Amino acid sequence: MKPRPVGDLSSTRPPSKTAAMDVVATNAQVRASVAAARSRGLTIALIPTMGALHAGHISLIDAARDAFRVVSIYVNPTQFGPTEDFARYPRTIDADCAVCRQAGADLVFAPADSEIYPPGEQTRVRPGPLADTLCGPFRPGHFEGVCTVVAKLFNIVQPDVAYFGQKDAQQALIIRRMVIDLAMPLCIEICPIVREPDGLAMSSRNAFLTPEDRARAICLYRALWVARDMLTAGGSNPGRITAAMRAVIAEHADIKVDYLSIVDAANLRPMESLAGKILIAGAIRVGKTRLIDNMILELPR
Ligand code: PAJ
Repeated sequence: MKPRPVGDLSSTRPPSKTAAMDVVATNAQVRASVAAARSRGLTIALIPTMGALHAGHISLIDAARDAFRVVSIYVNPTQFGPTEDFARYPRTIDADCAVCRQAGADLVFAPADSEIYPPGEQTRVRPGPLADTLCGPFRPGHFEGVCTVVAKLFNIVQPDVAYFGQKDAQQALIIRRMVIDLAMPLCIEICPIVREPDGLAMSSRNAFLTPEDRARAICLYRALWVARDMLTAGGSNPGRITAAMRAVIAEHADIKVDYLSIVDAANLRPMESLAGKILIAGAIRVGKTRLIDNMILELPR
């Protein structure tokens, strides 16, 4: 028998995840699968998505690589306003399951509506003032829908950690706040924005863009850079900086600005003096498609 090398840690090696990926649709199935993984000593990670998966979503699955990875795929009706794109939101479940399998996910949870919103349901999770700024006024009820579905997913899956993207900066902050405020027993990880080669933030909604709109959509990222350059060069007047951002978007007469803002990255409030962690954020409408993007900048105090 080979001698055990000094320092061999094989007895403390983490449990391995060898089983093939399952796709389940009921809360009971998720609970059973997660309970089995937990009894094998695995950490449980949840990656909530609405599907139409792209490299941004995959980066979240990658970030959770050491855990038992549950990807939820559910186009949540309550976070869409009556005039928004719920009906036409891309639904590509077969391709999404293939992406999850390829990315090494352990379980896909693609629930039926009745699992998430049982007959007679009426309870909502209402966020506080973090939801009243940036996207809030343009999407009334949106963050209430997000908090409600995410809280339900947390209760169904009971993860130790959940992964969100910085792409939806306001959503990530609101969820972090909800977890603290409602004493939910899990950690929230926020992962960097994944971009196309030209800088456009990846989004399931990019699929709606015509080739012409796709070419013009990059102006939002350019506007963020204009702000970033002004701030790093010592610019200290938020109004002047957002005006310069607007001028970039205004080169395209038919693109509508919802907002272009410079706010405190911790609480999304306007800043008296531009110092510390700053969020530069914007939302535009290109044709019928609404796009958001942001950058975080750390300025000397
Ligand atoms: P969805 O838009 O599918 O996004 C799922 C997760 O992927 C979110 O945390 C989002 O921030 C992240 N993500 C999207 N694009 C990204 C990119 N380019 N780079 C990095 N991360 C990216 O956000 C939602 O779904 C829903 O609101 C949800 C939280 C699932 C609740 O319904």
